[in-house]
This record gives sequence, structure tokens and C-alpha cells, in this order.
Amino acid sequence: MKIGIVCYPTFGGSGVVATELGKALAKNGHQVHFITYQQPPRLDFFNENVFYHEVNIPSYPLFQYAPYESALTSAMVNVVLNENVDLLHVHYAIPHASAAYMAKMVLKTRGRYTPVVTTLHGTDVTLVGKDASYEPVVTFSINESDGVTAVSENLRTETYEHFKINREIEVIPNFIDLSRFQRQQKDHFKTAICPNGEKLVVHTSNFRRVKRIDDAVMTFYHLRETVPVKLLLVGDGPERARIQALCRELGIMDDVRFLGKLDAVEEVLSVADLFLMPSENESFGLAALEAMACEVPVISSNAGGLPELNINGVTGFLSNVGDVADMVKNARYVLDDDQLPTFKANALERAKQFELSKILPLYEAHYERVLKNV
Ligand code: GMT
Repeated sequence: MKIGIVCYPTFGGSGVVATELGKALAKNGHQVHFITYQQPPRLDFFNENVFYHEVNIPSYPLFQYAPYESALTSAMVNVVLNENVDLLHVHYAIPHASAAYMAKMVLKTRGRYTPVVTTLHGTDVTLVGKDASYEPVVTFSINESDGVTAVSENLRTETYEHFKINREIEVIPNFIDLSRFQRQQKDHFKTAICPNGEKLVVHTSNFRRVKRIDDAVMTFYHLRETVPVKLLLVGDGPERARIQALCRELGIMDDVRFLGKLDAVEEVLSVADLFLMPSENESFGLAALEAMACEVPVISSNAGGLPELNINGVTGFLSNVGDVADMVKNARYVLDDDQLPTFKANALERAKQFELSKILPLYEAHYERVLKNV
């Protein structure tokens, strides 16, 4: 197949899922055309089946907001016509699904029907999409997609609850490439961060409010009262300055490190003992899956699709959103030397359920069904 992939070129989340999916499809012999406004961070290699098309957004003094959606639509039309693309797969509904619908309509006038698959990732439904400013367009473009997937059962249910959807949504969960995400021997790194044999707690995110990083810091703060621990915070975003100020206020800066956006996150996870994900909302929790693949148990909230990934009492623990006391209690239990090896092994076993080789065929079958119905 020749597949056009539209996504955000982000370091995590939907951008990573879209890029890794495209790379895997290309390795399987499909031709993949990425259409984005910037090279996705993980698209840093050469493969004869991978093509990258940058969306050009010309500016003009009249535009207070550059019409990205029109530029993206035109890019999709041009790529489909020039490269003979069979199908467009857009990741994150806003504004990709409506731009794809528009592209499909333009292509129809040129005698082509190019089906559109939309993958819902989370905040495009649970946070941004629900907003009245976007809802009518999101509802319309989901209904007009030729195939729709959601990354968890919970997201599928939420989509039906919040939008008037008249079509089937298939659940295809996030996946992990275990050849990259595996525990590596990085003892020197661990010794540098934890010179006195402390346990290492990690949180990675895009530092948005929805991640409740305060809860991660407060969990660490209370854990630190009884367990020798260090905290690594990976990623960057709007909340970073506030979280840094909180750590200074709490007087814990000597035990906390902010690493910023890090590409080789698997190296940090390789020396971690515990991963924290106290999110307000989390449709799947790809960052937690990456941790589990590196044998790191997870203390998370029970929001969204997290219970579908993190098995309470097995791969870590789930707490109600904001229940820091419970997270501290659970973290203490998991970090106990008698418990930790079992939780680590369970985390890896669970991650194996989401191996790329198990999930890729689900997308391929979805594409085939969509193309058959055209
Ligand atoms: O985590 C984020 O806020 C980024 C966001 C995105 O769309 O890039 O991630 C969402 O998609 C990921 C990939 O499907 C999921 O693993 C995340 O759980 C989801 N984030 C939220 O629902 C908050």
C-alpha cells in the first residue's frame, strides 16, 4: 500500500505513535509518505520506502493566524496526486481529520477517491475536542472518516459519550518496539545519579497541566521522608517553570534533576526503579508503556485508559486522581527490595502484550478493510 501519514512532529504521544507506525509499515514493504510541518524527531534514518513532505505555510500580513489547515489540505492533495497514495491516515483529530475530509473532497473533483483513516489519541477528544469551539467539526470529521481507531477502550467509550458518532470505532492500542525499549546495562549512569545507592524515580511528559506533575513531585517529596530516592523529570512544556519553583520551595533540588526533551529516553528508563504517571486524563499512557518495557513498575492514576495498561498490584498500582497519600503508600511498597524484582518482571511481561509485531497487523487489516469498502 501507499500510505500518507499526517501527524504532529512531537517527541512523545501521537507523534511518536504515528512515526513508529510509519517506520514499521515501511519496513514491511509499504510506501509511507509523512506530511507534517516539521520533520518528526524519530524520523531520523534512511529507508527507501519512507518519504517526507513538509507543509509549506506562506505568511501574509493579513493573516493573524496562518491558515495551516488549508496548507495541510493542499499538501495532502498534492502528495496523493503526485505519489499515487492509496489512503490517508491522520493522527489526532484536530485539525487533521477535517483537513483530510477537505482533501478527500478536492480529490473527488479530480476523479479520485482517497479514503481517510483517523486515529483518536486522547486530548483531541477528552480535552480540546469537547470544547464547543471545535466540537461540531470534530464530530463531523470523525463521522466522515472511512475508518476510525482509538488507542484504548476508554477513549472509544468517551468518544461515543461526548460526540454523536454514527460509525464503528476500532480500538488499536499503542505499541512498543522492544528491540529499542529494553533495559540496557547503564550502571555508570545510575552511579552518577544515585551515588549512595538511592532508588531512582522517573517521570516523563510534555509538562502540561493534564499530567499533574505537582502530584509526581509531592509523591516523591513524601517518599523521600522514609526511602533514599532521587527524581528525574524528563520532557519540557508549559508547566516546567512552575514545577521547578515548587521543587525549590520544597528544598529538594539536590535530589531532583530536570533533563528536558531527551531522545534516548530508554537509557534513563534503563536505570529507573519506578515510573510516576499521576495524570488527570490519559487515554493510553505511552510513556508508561515505554517504562514497563524497560522493566520499570508504574505508580499511576486510574484515569482514562491507564487501567487497561497498568494492572493494579501486578505491574504497579493505580490511585484516584490527586490521591498523593495513596501513591506514596504504593510507591513505598513497590520499592521494597522484597517486592521490586517481581513488579519489574511483571511490568516487562505486560509490555510484551503491546509488542509492535502484535499491533502492526491490526492497522494493516484496518487499512485493507477500508480500501475494500471504497
Ligand atoms: O500525552 C500527551 O499529552 C500527548 C498526547 C498526544 O496526542 O500527542 O498523547 C496522547 O496520545 C498518546 C498516544 O496515543 C497516548 O499514549 C496518551 O495517553 C495521550 N495523552 C493523553 O490522553 C493526555
